Amino acid sequence: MTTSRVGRGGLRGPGAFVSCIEWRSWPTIGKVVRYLRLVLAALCLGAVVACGGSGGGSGAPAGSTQVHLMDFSFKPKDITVSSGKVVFFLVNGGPAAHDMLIADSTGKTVARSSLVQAGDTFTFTIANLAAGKYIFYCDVPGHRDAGMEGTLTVS
Ligand SMILES: [Cu+2]
Repeated sequence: MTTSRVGRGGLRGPGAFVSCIEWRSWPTIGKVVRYLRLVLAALCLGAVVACGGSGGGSGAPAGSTQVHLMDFSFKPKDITVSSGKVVFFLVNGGPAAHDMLIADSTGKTVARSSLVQAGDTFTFTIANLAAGKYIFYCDVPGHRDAGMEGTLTVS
């Protein structure tokens, strides 16, 4: 490898091209940034798909509250979190699919997760949750009546 091309003004040769990307051409940097964003987006999508499709393996995100979905209960069933951005890491040990729906004291739905298939995990993020008392339950028909509900205190 030779680095003698670096710094040359023209666009000939790979050295000049690399130099151009790194130091010179803003439009080219824009393209690279867009490309990196695409790659990042693809990676994120891949992570979500992996999360939703294969289950296991992925750990709980930092700052998240882990909640186990079971037939037919939540563990823990009484949860306290701080107001603002709230992240639940839902772990479904199977065998049935479950979700998590959060409702305020009037019963109005505030947020709901995707359906989490047996053996899967799901990161359930609520962008901004106000302080107060909430209930949560599984919205799959029959599951709430079977015991899949709990209380959420946001302080
Ligand atoms: Cu359920």
